[in-house]
Amino acid sequence: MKISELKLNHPCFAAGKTGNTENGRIHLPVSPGCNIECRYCERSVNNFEEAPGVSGGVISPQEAVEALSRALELCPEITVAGIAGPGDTLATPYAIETFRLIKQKFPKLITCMSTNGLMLPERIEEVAANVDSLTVTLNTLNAATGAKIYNAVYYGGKRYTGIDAAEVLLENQLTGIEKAAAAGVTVKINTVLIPEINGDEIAGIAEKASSLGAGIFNIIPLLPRAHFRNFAAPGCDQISSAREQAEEYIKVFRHCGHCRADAVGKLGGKDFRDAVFLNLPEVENTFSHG
Ligand code: CLF
Ligand code: SF4
Repeated sequence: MKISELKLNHPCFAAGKTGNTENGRIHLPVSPGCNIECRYCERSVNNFEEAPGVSGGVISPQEAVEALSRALELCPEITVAGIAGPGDTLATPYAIETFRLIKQKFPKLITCMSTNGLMLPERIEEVAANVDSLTVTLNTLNAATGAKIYNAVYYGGKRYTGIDAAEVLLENQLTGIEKAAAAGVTVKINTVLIPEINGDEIAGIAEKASSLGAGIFNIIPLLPRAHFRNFAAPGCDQISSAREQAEEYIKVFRHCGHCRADAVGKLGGKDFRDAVFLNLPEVENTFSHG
């Protein structure tokens, strides 16, 4: 789907100061596992935290469709069915399976997927056929920086660490972004701003993302958690400056809500998740999406 269409009815693809407060989104928590280890990722299953990837549990694709029906009755402004965790959406088959069911039952909804990009090149055909808007979390273009952010990457049956892990991930992210954009999927780049680690790299990431065909950029301020719990979160000035640098190259989304993996409703508005996800089965803690 083209970004010109999305910016009218997708709350996370509207650039500029005002954003889009008319439309809502639902996150369907169908993706339990992850294939990389980000050092800022906190694995958490709970009902109280507002953070990416935190979820009250994990549901099946069929349960996700039922939850979506309930959500649309409670909040008809929902235009986007998203999957953002609590793990990575391409580490298991459930996200694509869920999007297939949604495309059959609710063909007018925008399907939105968020991924770390590791499996994107291999699964690009399934993604292009089932996903309208795609977010890839790209935190650096530099393998040495990546080695500080990622503890490990699991790919092709091997566990990679250090620079090797960062190189495998980066290569797949860049190839995946380019292929997705070329296939007509609108791509948003999420970059977690970790001032002490990638604070100087934002302009370069934005420039590269734009050259690969991404349409919009979102800077996510670090939530100091997990291995990075002692790192400083960026202040307002640092966030504004990073956005201004990125804006030289690409449109910037400014209204990110650090959503949970089971958020339901308009950004910043009432959350309907308790009425939508009934008796969420608790699972072993999973990685969170950033
Ligand atoms: Fe969800 Fe992400 Fe799709 Fe939006 S959220 S998968 S693009 S429908 Fe949006 Fe929430 Fe920020 Fe994500 S405000 S955390 S950017
Ligand atoms: Fe996986 Fe996302 Fe957590 Fe990173 S932030 S380890 S990609 S779930």
